[in-house]
Amino acid sequence: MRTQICIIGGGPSGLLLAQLLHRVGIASVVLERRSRAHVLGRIRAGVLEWGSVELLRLAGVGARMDAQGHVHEGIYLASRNKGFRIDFKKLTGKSVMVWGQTEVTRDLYEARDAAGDPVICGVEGVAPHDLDSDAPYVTYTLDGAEHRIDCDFVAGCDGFHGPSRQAIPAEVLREYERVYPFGWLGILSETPPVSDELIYANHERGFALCSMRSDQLSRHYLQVPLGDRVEAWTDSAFWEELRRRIPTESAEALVTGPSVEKSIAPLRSFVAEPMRWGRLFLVGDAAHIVPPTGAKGLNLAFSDVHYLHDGLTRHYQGDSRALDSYSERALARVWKSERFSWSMTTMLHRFPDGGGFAQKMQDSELAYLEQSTAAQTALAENYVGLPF
Ligand code: RFL
Ligand code: PHB
Repeated sequence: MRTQICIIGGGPSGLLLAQLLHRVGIASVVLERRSRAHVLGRIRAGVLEWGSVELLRLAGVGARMDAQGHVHEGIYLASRNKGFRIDFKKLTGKSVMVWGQTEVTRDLYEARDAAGDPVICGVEGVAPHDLDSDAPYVTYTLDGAEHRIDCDFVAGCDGFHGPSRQAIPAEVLREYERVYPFGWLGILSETPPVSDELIYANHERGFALCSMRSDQLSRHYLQVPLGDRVEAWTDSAFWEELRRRIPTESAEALVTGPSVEKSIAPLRSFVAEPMRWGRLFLVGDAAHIVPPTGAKGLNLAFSDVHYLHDGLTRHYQGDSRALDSYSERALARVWKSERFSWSMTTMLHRFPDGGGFAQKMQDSELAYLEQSTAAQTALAENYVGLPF
């Protein structure tokens, strides 16, 4: 088989890239290791920057988001069970959209079907070849049969554990990493959200986050030690601990119920440079990971998609300059989001070796934020998303 762009990975970045390319007449094939049901069953991101919202509209998959998503004009930050609000709309003129990654992915799969280009799911042994030549190709196995796709370029949209990043020679690849000494225990429950906007809470027992998916679906997280096992956390233990960490009036209003999903995710900051090698482009989690505290992972994947889609479109129109500068353009934004995600994580979590000094720094940073419009504006402009 021959195509223009072979996309490895049918997560949100691979699917959105395929859809945007389709809209400008560039052919692609998406290869996904898992089943469609597995990809659609993963509970992940919940907050879209406005740039991501507009990119989804541009891709022609914004209708359900616009009808059912919730526009949020601010968030609450809390310290020692007392909250205050950051008003994004007033400070930056922008908002965010609360609309789950699961829903975004579902719409993108359906758009691939409608285009007559369904994602090839369940592939094994995907391997890119000759990436430093003019004739790259990708091989894989499906139902025991070997396949080969010849292409102009390969887009590595295969997440943190995929094969694309590994295809870059060790002497070229530079990796920067910070692993945090705790994880997030998340639950999804069919209960109304405790607040009209998200609550990010700093507490001496650890961080907590109250988020949501809809009027009847809540998503909550607790900072937990790395060694904790999800089976050891009963629903009632979760709710009790959440109540202790969030603002008092929210704890009193909290409606609890059985969890419909529960999982623990480790927290990590990671960047791989460069994001291009030969005819391979890394996109999204394949190139970088952020801790979820800034709600940036999916949004950063989408900004990479924006740069790559723009570069490829111009390349096929005869101008390769934007494609040639993909890595530099994408990384400039990646590092700013890494910085924001790291600073939100540092400000809001309890670090095991932090001691009294770290706690005083957090207290004074939150007090400064509560009082200073300048500090709030800096947080707000990063949270709603820096321009592409
Ligand atoms: P994905 O979603 O990991 O998709 C990669 C796809 O590649 C497939 N794959 C392969 N396919 C073929 N052959 C192989 N050898 C392959 N190896 C892997 C995988 O099966 C998969 O389908 O990466 P992508 O597309 O770059 O998207 C990135 C986002 O998923 C991720 O950044 C966000 O979910 C991060 N994230 C959040 N981001 C936000 O912007 N806002 C949030 O509020 C937010 N909350 C979160 C999050 C991530 C979380 N977890 C569990 C990681 C909350 C959590 C708890
Ligand atoms: C979520 O709703 O899953 C969510 C929201 C905000 C974050 C992280 C996760 O910062």
